[in-house]
Formats: sequence, structure tokens, C-alpha cells
Amino acid sequence: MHTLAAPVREVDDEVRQLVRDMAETMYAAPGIGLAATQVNVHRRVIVIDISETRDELLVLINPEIVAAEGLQECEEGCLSVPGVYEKVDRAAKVKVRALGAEGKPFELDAEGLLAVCIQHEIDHLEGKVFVEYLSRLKQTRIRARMQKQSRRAAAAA
Ligand code: GNR
Ligand code: NI
Repeated sequence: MHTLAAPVREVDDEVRQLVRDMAETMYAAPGIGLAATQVNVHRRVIVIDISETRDELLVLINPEIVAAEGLQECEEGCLSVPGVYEKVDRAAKVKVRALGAEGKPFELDAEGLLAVCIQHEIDHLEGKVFVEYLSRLKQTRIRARMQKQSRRAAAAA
């Protein structure tokens, strides 16, 4: 979870398959975004779908935030830290440059939840999880709870 993802050199069949698998995992979860880091693939690949209808898949390969402005606070959750929802400060607007599913470069201006999600997913690629923005005390509590849960899961297996 704390591994730095490497850039994709070429959007080939393998990368396209990864994107398909990640989209399936995100929709099944269900979640509004997924970084390759979360499926233990350390490449700079993100899928996002914040639509109500779950049919607006956004694929970001080698994403870079090229501009950011303002501030917003949003309650975030993460598939990698189940059950934890906490407010995090993020940029209100971001301009992101990335390659699409077919390897074509594009730029996107995002705000609101989409901007939050893009920042959350890019953090995953850098080995960062949103709980790292919380206070030490909250992080300690979250860690203790996750350890307790994994001990329970191990005991039940
Ligand atoms: O499904 C998710 N919901 C969410 C809500 C608020 C802010 C960020 C997110 S991302 C999360 C899925 C996830 O963990 N992606 O890494
Ligand atoms: Ni997450």
C-alpha cells in the first residue's frame, strides 16, 4: 500500500486488461475510484466513475496534477481502509494531465467530488492513504481497529 507506482511506458494490451480488471473491481466494490496500487499493481493507472448511473468510466494513465487552486473539505472513505470515513482538506479545483484508455493525452479540469477523487487516487499511486492526513491519535485508533479486525479474520479462517 505504500509502494510508489511507476509510469506506464506504453498503453498496450496488458495495460488495457489491467484497466478492465480495475473497472470491474471498482464497480463490484462498489467504489467511485480505484488506483492500481490497491490491486497490488504498482503502475500509474487510475479508474474513476462518480456518476449515479455508473456508466461514465474515466481512465487516467500517468496522471499529473498540473494546477490546483482553492480548498475544500470532503468526507472521504477508502476501499483499503474499510469502515473509516473522515474529513480531509483537498484542493477545490485541479487540472490533471493524463493518457486515456487508448493512450491519447488529454487534460481535464475537475472540481467537487471528481477533484477530491482524483487527488485521493493519485495519492495511492504515491504510496499515500488518506488517513495519513488525520491526527496521530486518529491514525493510532484506526490502526488498532484494523489490527483487531485482521486478528478476528485470521481466527475465523
Ligand atoms: O469509493 C470511494 N469513495 C470515496 C469517497 C470520498 C472520497 C474518496 C473516495 S475514493 C473511494 C474508493 C477508493 O478507496 N479509492 O482509492
Ligand atoms: Ni482509496
